[in-house]
Amino acid sequence: MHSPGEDLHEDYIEKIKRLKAQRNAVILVHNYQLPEVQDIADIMGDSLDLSRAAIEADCSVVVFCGVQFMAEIASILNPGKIVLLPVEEAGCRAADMITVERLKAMKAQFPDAAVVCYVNSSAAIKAESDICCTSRNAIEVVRSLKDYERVIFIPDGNLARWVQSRVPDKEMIPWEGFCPTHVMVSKEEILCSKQQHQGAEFIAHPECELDILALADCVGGTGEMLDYVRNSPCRKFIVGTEMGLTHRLKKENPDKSFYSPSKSFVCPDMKLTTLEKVAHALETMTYRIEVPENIRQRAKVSLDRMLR
Ligand code: CIZ
Repeated sequence: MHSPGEDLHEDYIEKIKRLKAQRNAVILVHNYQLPEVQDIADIMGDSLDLSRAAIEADCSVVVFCGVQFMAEIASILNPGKIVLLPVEEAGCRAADMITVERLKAMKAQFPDAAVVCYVNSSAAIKAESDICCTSRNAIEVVRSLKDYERVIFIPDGNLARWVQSRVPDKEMIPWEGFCPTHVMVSKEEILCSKQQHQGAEFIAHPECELDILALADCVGGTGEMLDYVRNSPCRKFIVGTEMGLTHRLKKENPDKSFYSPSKSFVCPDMKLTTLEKVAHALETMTYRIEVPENIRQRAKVSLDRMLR
């Protein structure tokens, strides 16, 4: 017998299926979303996978279960499609740590530097940057800047320092933004978790601090973590990123075990999207994400460079 909560889920799932067909919609879901939202995805992934999927999807409407900057990317790359974000206020605290004015001031201070912006940034910030990157391709993107010795890296300072440790021939100038979820975990928590789960491999996201990354067997974005776990002979993993990823890891690797080292690995914005909100988005065609054309075109240049 189903619990009342499960029955409600079933009702929303039926409604979403019906509305999705009516609207010719595709549901894209980020790896950090709630388990029940992941389970209704047409396509799951990190922001790079989902940006590509949004371009390739044969649909009129993209429902983006993620946060604002991700839906903006889908809209920038797909001006002909309607992009809906089920929760209007689902933002990114790291992205909010930089403004266009402050970036312009930094560019004036370092006029010879290239500007690399992490995807966790607004469309207006992308428009002011030379090239965009994700946590998966940040090292590759910085290495590709053959004509530059200095790189202003925004907004995540931890990711900038991780890239610097891998690309020592460039001078990275980090913006001191951070993801409040990834900086909460302490070295003690990781060591304690390693002690508790002897033999487990530790996979960590580069938004964590460098002393945490130094303890990891694999450092990468969620896409890399999924690849690493799939290919590793190890059967136990300590997961150093937002807890939502564990649902997908378990589903794809039922014979392996996953442990979160910290209760703090929860992004409050990623958890705002529920099945009810997805059904509401499809029913009311809200909230539509559109980027002003002058910003869209410039932001697209920095995204296209990354995708190339
Ligand atoms: O690239 C992304 O989507 C982010 C922000 C995190 C990750 O590693 O999936």
